[in-house]
Amino acid sequence: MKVLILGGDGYLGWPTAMHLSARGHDVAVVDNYLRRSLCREENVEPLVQVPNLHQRTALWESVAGYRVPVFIGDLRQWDFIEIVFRQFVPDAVIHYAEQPAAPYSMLNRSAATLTLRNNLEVTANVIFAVQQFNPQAHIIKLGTMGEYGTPDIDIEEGWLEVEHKGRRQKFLYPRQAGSLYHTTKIMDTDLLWFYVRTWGLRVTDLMQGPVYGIFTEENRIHENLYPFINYDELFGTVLNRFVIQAVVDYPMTVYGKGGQTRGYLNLVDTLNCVRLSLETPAARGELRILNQFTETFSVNQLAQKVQRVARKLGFKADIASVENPRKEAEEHYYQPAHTGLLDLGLKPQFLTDEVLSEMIEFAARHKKAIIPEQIYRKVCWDGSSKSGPGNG
Ligand code: USQ
Repeated sequence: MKVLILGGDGYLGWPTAMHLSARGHDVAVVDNYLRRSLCREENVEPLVQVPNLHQRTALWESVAGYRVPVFIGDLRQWDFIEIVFRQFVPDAVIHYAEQPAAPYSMLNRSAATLTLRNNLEVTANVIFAVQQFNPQAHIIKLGTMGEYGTPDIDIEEGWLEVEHKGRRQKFLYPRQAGSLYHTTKIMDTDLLWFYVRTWGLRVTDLMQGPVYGIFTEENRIHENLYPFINYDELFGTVLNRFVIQAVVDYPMTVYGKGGQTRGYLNLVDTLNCVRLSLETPAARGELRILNQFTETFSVNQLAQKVQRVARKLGFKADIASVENPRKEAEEHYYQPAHTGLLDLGLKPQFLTDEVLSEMIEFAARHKKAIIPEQIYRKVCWDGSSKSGPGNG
C-alpha cells in the first residue's frame, strides 16, 4: 500500500516508517519538526541525538535498501498538504502529526493554544485532503486511552450501548480527559466521526496508552536510527523516565500516591498494531475504534519493576513519592477492554525483566547525556504554572 505517515519524525512516526517500508509498503513521511522546536524552546534534550529526516531516510536506504520520500512542512497550511497529496496519493494515512504531550499542553496559554490549533487544524486538513484526493483512503489516527479518563465503570472499546426509557442506541463511549492535550484527541475523534457519518470516510482511531521502549527490529541495524527518547517532565512518558532516573540515581518520581493506572505497550507493539490496522482496513463509512495497549500497571507497580531489575544491575534505584503536579485520580477503578487488536492478530511483547534490563543498560551507556535538572520542574496543572516563554 502507499502509506503516508504524518509526524514521521517522532518517537512513533519514524519507527513506523521503517517498519512498514521493511514489510513491503510504499512509505512517505511528513513532518515540520514541531517537537524538535518545542524541545529547544523549553531547553530539553532527548537521551540520544536524532539525525533529521533527510539524514535518517538516506541512512535507512543505504543500510536496508528502502527509499522513503520526505516532505518537510506544516500540515496546517493547505498549500503544503495539497502538494503532498498531489505528489503521493496515499491508500492510507497514518496521522501522528500532533503536539503529543499532556504536560506541555498544560504549561501556559501559548502552549495550550498551540496544542489546540495544531492538533485540530491538522486533523481537519487531513480529512479535507483525503476527501479531495482519495476518499477511499484509510485514515489511521492515533487517539489515546486518556480520552476515556478513569471512569468508575468498565471502559469499552470505543462505543457504549445505552438504554434510555426503553429504547437503545450505540454512542461513542463517554469521554472525560484529564489534560488539554487529551481533550484535543476527543475533539479529533468527534471531527472524524462527523465526517465518517457525513462523507463516509474510512477511519480507524487507535486509543493508545503510554508507550515505552527504544528498540525495534529495524533500528537495531544502526544507532542513528533510534527514535527520540525524552525523559524530561514535559515530553517523556513515565516508564522511559523511570529507567533514565534509575541510572542517574535520581529517585523515581512517583506522582502522589502512585495508584494511577494506565494501559501500557511496548514501542514494538505500537508498530504491529498500526500495521495490523493498516492491513485490515476499516470499511467505508466506519469509525473503528481499537484500544491499543497490552497490560495495565499502576505507577507504583512500574517503579517497583524498574527498581527490582535496576538493583540486579547494580543501581540504587530508589523510589520517591513527589508532589503530583497533575490533577488526576491517584487511586481509582480501571478496567478497559482491549480485544480488537488481539483479534486482528497482535502477539504482545510484554514488559519482562529482559525488556527492562535492555532499556536500563542502554540508558546507562548514554548516562553522560542525561541532564537531571530536566527531570522534575513541576508544571502545575492547576493553572498556577507561569514558566515558559509564551506565558504572555
Ligand atoms: N507519572 C508519574 N511520574 C512521572 C511521570 C508520570 O507518576 O514522572 C504518572 C502520571 O501522573 C500519569 C501516568 O504516570 O498518571 C502516565 O503518565 P505519562 O506521562 O506516561 O502519560 P500521559 O501524560 O498520560 O501521556 C502519554 C503520552 C500521550 C498518550 C498517553 C496515553 O505522552 O501521547 O496519549 O500517554 S494515556 O496516558 O493512556 O492517555
